[in-house]
Amino acid sequence: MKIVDPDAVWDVRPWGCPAFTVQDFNGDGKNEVLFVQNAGAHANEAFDPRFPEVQGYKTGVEEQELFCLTLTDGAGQILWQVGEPWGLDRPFSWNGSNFCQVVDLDGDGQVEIMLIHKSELMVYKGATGELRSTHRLPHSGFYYARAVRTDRSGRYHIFTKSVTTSATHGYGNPSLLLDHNFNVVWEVEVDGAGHGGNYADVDGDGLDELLIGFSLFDHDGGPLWSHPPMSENDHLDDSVIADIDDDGQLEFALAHDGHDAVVHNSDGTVRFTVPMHHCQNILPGRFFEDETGLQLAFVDKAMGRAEEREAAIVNSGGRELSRHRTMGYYSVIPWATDLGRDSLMRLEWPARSNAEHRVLWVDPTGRELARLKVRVNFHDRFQKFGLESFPAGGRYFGTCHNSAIGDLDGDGHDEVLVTDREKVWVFKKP
Ligand SMILES: [Ca+2]
Ligand SMILES: [Ca+2]
Ligand SMILES: [Ca+2]
Ligand SMILES: [Ca+2]
Repeated sequence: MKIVDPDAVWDVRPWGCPAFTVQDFNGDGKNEVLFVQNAGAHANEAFDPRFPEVQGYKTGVEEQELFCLTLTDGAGQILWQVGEPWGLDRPFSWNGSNFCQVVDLDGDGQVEIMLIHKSELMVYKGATGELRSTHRLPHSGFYYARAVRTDRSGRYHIFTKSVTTSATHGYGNPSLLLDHNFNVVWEVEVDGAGHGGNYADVDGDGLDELLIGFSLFDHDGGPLWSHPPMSENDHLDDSVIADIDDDGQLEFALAHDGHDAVVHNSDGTVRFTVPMHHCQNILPGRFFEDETGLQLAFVDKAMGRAEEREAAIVNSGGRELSRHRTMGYYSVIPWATDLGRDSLMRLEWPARSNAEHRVLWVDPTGRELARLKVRVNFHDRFQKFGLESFPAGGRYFGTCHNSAIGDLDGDGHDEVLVTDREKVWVFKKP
């Protein structure tokens, strides 16, 4: 297998973190990289040791106070920084995804960064890092926030939901719609609410419908369709709303915790199911050029028994095109193979920290095309900080790689960025 050397290596101490994204933040036509350093979805009172009445995993107090945003240019040079980076020797505890949205929220032609930290919904100016506004949400546990079109004013509403446990509500509840002035318009709780939400204009009237758990709501909050969780602990782990068969109607692919994944038609009827163990990610792509429409990659949780960690790629009709074992998380990358225009990047999370943590470029059949040269394992970090006693095998403390994908140098081709929180390795397509 081909070994790929990085095109660049950045030192991102002490502000490096697993949550980072590549976009154009200042409107100059070139992409920058935003690093969001906090405890992620665990920055809320349910995980705060100063609230012992809420049972469960607790971070340190330091994690609850941590908040630092850093914007770099495409070469890793800092353009602006807000807050104080992590100052302790030990790694900070973090969990999360969907950590921000970059959107022109106020319609001034420049993008803002919208994110939630400790019940505060905050809006920063992308170009400068200036804090534009902050809004206290009515409960803790919120982490997902997206700008949606739910009226004809031309302005955005905000769809926000809890993604985890909170002091006041069950897992993944509640969800809120906020108006242009960040006032609560409606609040809903659903069974199986799970992690991130999703939204799309499903009926073509120009306004967004909202997916919460396995339930779809109209732009005004009216229920459209709903499916019950398949078991008591089942919840939505991931979703894709896309027109997979190019017929102009959107389909819904929903990942159920511990069950088969289900793809629904736009009216909520079941289109097909995909046998899975614990699907946590659904990735749309054009992996096979001889297929019409989009294919969907369903990927099991990157931890647990090897025989329960599979990736399956199906076509728009549900026919399985590939199924293979995987030891990690996948991202779609627009690096063409001889099969199609998109392929997959696999970050391996082996069960043991001293096993090799490979980062592999693979084709849609799981064939390993190249290995990216990054940190080999996390054994030293695991040993030094005694992480064996923590949940998820010390993953909250960074004993794994994380990645982002985007065009850093403006040549029209995406690079993959891999971080271990201390360095960022940048790779071009080999
Ligand atoms: Ca830019
Ligand atoms: Ca703006
Ligand atoms: Ca609509
Ligand atoms: Ca369709």
